[in-house]
Amino acid sequence: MSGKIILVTGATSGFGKAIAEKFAAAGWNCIITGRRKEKLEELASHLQNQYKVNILPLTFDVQDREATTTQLQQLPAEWQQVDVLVNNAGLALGRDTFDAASLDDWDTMINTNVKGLLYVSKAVVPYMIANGKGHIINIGSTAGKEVYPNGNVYCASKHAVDAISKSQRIDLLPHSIKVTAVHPGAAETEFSDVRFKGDASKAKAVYDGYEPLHAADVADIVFYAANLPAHVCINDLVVTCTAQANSFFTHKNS
Ligand code: NDP
Ligand code: 8X3
Repeated sequence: MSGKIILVTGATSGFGKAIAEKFAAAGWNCIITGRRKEKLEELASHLQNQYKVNILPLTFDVQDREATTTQLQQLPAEWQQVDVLVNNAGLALGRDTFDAASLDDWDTMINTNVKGLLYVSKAVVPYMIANGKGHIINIGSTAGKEVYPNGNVYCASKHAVDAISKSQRIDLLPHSIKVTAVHPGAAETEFSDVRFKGDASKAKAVYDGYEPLHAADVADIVFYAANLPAHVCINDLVVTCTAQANSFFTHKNS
């Protein structure tokens, strides 16, 4: 199979979908993953037809250690030369004070954002070691740089992504594996619909009065980071929309 290979988790919507589109448009072959099989297959046929690249859709829940490990350890031989892994699958659930928040929500965020990222990385890194090179791009968040009120465990999970990125960068140095952490601020995707469990008005209110990041903005940045010369690695990158300074200050039109 000619061309480079990218594996993007959480490609059924938001950043992951935009990243798959951006790379496919540039001729990359894409392994795309997510839980929603129908959306994944829809995206796979769109990318194949539109850009004439090879697409391998894999349906699994990153919280499921066995399913994740089995599917990724058994990649067809022609897909094993993974050049770039984007650990993007993730979510926030709820925005409650520590005392009011749900243990089930906490479990899901930790199991997805932290353990899922670890399971995927652990299965893909051996291919990169065998290939003598690779690039892991972890999608963190401004929530991984600052803790905001009612963000408790989501913020903790993204601080963990920050720490895991730093440790991967150190431990994988001998294998010429680059590690980049990209930390976006507020971006309008399905993120807030998921966080507020389908409450569309609460979700929409997050983006009222300013222009947030779009998924394509983050895809452009990931594409830039992935296409730098072999000797150059962006380690850590925080990106917000112009209206947002950090987790606490967003300038909104009233
Ligand atoms: P979306 O909700 O639009 O996309 C999330 C993606 O993650 C979906 O494709 C979803 O696929 C996948 N996913 C979620 N849980 C699982 C799971 N258990 N197993 C497999 N896949 C899963 O949100 P975004 O695109 O905004 O989010 C992408 C990443 O960016 C997340 O890690 C998020 O924390 C982070 N982020 C988002 C920001 C924002 O403001 N939007 C800002 C900073 C970071 P499916 O449901 O099909 O499984
Ligand atoms: C998503 C951005 O501000 O909701 O990671 O934490 S925020």
